[in-house]
Amino acid sequence: MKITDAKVFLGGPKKNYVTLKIITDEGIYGLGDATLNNRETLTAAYLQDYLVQCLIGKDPRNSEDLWQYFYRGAYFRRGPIAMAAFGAIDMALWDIKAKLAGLPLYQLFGGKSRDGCLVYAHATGSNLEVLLDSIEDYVQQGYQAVRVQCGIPGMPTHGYGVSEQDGLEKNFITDFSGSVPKEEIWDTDKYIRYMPEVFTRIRERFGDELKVLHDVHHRLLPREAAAFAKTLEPFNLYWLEDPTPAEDQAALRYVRQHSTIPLAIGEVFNSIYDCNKLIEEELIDFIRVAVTYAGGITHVKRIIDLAGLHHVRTGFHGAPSHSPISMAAQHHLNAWAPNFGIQEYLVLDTPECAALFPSEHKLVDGLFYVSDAPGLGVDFDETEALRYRYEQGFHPVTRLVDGTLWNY
Ligand code: CS2
Ligand code: MG
Repeated sequence: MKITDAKVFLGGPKKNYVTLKIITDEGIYGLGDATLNNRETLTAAYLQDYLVQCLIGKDPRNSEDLWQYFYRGAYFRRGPIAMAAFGAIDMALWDIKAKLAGLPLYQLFGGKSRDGCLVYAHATGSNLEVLLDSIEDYVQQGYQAVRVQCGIPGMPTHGYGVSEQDGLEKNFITDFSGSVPKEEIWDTDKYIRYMPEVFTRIRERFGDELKVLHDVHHRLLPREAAAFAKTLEPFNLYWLEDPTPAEDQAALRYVRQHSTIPLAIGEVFNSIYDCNKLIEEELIDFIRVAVTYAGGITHVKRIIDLAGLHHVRTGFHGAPSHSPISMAAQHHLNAWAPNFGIQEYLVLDTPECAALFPSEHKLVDGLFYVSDAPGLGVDFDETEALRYRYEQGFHPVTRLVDGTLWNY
């Protein structure tokens, strides 16, 4: 069996998805996702200009050797762009392998450990009342877990993950449009003072059963994060995400020593070497890598296994950054992983998205069920793809109130 061609597509409904299609001489094809927010043309170009030609003539069944070929073969290793490109190739090769076997992908990992996998949605409000309505909306839809982000009174801009609109916004997606980054102002003291009131009101209204998550988005110093985590302990959060920028893995020791709050880290990591210390020293509770830019299924499976040895559960990144292809790869891993925790998942079930990426996967009452179609269980309609163009965007840039540049 040989790879005969591979094509790269860029674009999608309100999103620059980077989709890879690997074609074989036996008529079977595999799909991969190399979307990297606001760097989409770069992963597409790396695939198109360097990697695709290396795939031609190779046996797609040797996904491990091909992973090593690209990873070890690259003198300049790692980085999100390279790992997203390798990730897309790897997903497509697993898709081919499972289609060849006539099995849904999770069967190749060891079958299912559960039927429905817990997901969480994003509730947001420019103020607390709107946030409470937003949570209510998800609870009514059957969600058991919700991430909550709230506007902070007196903070010049709304803060991470908070809608700029004053009313209820369903399936809020951060606006990354523009030809230069927007600037946001962050006030750590106001944030730390206000958030306990937010969680008090959430628990009063929704009780103890709802799983409540919160994302700090790398905004705190280790000491601030430790103090903040301690303050939040009575609210029994499911997790506190990215309290500090975790390229400093040692910083998490400080937070850990002072609080038992569950910590979730890793959405920006792109290899096991970014999180091995965090996992082996048991400094975190959830690992948040994504199959896209953490090198695909082959590499993420190694991270899951290492995490499993240290009581660290999975909580993969699943913001709308990812196309339904890599989300499907994650859902198959979730169905299998003995140390699965939760999956971030924002419903993208617009008719446009369903037409571009047809699939039978489904979400029922806050649980995700993978379909039993062979492979990843997601297809890609090339004719639909012709409707979309690349549109440039940027992540915002964050400054402290005195103008100091800070972590987005
Ligand atoms: C976020 C992301 O979902 C999350 O937890 O931290 O939405 C993140 O801001 C984006 O993926 C950045 O591209
Ligand atoms: Mg996050």
